[in-house]
Amino acid sequence: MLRPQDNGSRERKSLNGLWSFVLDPDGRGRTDRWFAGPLAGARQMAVPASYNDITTDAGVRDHVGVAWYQLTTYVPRGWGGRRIVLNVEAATHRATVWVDETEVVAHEGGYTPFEADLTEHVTPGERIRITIAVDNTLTFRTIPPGIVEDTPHGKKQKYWHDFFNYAGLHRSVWLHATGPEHLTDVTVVTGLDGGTGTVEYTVESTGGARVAVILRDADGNPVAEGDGARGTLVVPDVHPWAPGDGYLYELDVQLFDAAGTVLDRYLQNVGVRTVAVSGTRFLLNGEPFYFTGFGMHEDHTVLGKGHNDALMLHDFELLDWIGANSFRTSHYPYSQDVLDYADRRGIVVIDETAAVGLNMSVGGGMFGAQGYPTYSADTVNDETQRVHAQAIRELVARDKNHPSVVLWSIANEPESETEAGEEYFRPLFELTRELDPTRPVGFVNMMMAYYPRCRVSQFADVLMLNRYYGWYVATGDLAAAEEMWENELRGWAAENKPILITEYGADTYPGLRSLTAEPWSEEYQTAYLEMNHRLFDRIDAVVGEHVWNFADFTTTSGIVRVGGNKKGVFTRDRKPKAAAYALRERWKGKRP
Ligand code: BDP
Repeated sequence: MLRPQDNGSRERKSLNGLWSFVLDPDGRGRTDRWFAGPLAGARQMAVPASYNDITTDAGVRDHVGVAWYQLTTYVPRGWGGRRIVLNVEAATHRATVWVDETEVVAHEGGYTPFEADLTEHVTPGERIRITIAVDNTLTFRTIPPGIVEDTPHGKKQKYWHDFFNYAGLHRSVWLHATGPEHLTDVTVVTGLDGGTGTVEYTVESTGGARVAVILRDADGNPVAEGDGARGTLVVPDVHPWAPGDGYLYELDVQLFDAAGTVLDRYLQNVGVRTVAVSGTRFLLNGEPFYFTGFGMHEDHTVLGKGHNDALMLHDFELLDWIGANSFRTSHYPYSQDVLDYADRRGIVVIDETAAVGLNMSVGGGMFGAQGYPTYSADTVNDETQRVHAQAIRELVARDKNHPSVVLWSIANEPESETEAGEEYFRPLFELTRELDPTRPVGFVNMMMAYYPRCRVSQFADVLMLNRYYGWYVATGDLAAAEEMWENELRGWAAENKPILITEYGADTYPGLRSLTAEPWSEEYQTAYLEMNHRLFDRIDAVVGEHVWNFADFTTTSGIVRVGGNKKGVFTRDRKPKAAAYALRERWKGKRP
């Protein structure tokens, strides 16, 4: 699937704005055919946004089940004879779409795009009614998993991950048009040999029309050309894509008919770079790379997980200010706008699926649901694994061309110390490598699968560890924490793989100060990070540090969370805590 684009051969029309919106707590809408007319009793809802925090109504915030969105719009008059497509960049977590009274598509998975061909159902120049039923329910057959408990006070959604289950149309919705004969996919794989770059391209299209490509540099000058649906372009004196230098070429892909008329066109950004793992080194363009940065969240006041360009730009400015060269899309695929911008800024990305919370023993039910085995016929099972595999397929298909993406993370903190975990993950690693042989693959290990208990890391190219010595373990005792952590880390270091510390952090209440570095104070967060850094600097196999978290974020409520998770180095509204200055000094050499 190619992302909608405006390029002279393709047009797109944004459907963002105010939609009609109504909750369906009893799940009656489908049977009662709510799509067949205007939604009764609707209020307005902004797209893109999570619906949860827009209103003042707890019923909206804590809704469990289906919510209906509806928009009446016009198909542009000039689109006669065109193929007309509806593209939804994200509907969390599952959606069914109708155009007027016809069901056109259904999709599972809250963070990857899907589309429906509307050509047969619409008339250019005429009005259409688009209705999208979005279901936020998490079950043992969804990624991420959850359970809905029927209580005397209504349905309650429980899950094993530590962020609020925001839902809705989180990203853009488009109508777009192409010719009937069109390009359907473009894949690029880049290489470097000294000063020469290569761009191996594969183009898919309907029919057998001729494909030609031109590669242009950032000034628009052609540097290589190719004829045919696949080939390798050679770029002498290449300007590689590198961390901090997001240099992008543009691959202009064109589809021609026999008379040489352009039928379709797609412009694909290309960053020429290589990724490899060698022993304990993570290599970008053949050079050892050390990751500095964060696990992040798409999480903002009012918007929830809704994408916003201004807030995105500000987050990247803060990454730059603090000296972060990278981040992980914890714990789901982020907006395509974020990845496009990371390409352009030269920020390195670890791209994660939404497979979080496949671990029913987390904190003895810290996140609100306990008493289940993780892997069993009734809990995470073969069907869950099938949904997980599909999530990996959609992630790789969407993000394979981003130079910023250097590593796939196929899960966060699953149960990985058991045989069942090993069996569950083995085929998923195989699948990911088959889908993309060019990038390393890993998953994020949690402290219950401490060294040498983990049975899944054997499949990973990179060891990604989340550890909280000095927070959840040895709370407040940094000397003991450092000793325990060092013992464990030295074990992992013997595995001869690069180690990335994907999470380490301490909850910190902004403004709470303490002379003796007490947990929750700003001083403790700084001292905790310093202890970790001293240790990382002693272990050669550590190739990166991602603090948990970039910013405070919303979670489900509970006795271990005070207005959400407070491990942010920035507050939720992006104000620095004291630790931000300490990190800036370490990562950028800048003194406060
Ligand atoms: C880890 C999770 C992360 C949590 C974090 C925490 O990967 O999502 O927010 O711990 O407890 O277990 O702060």
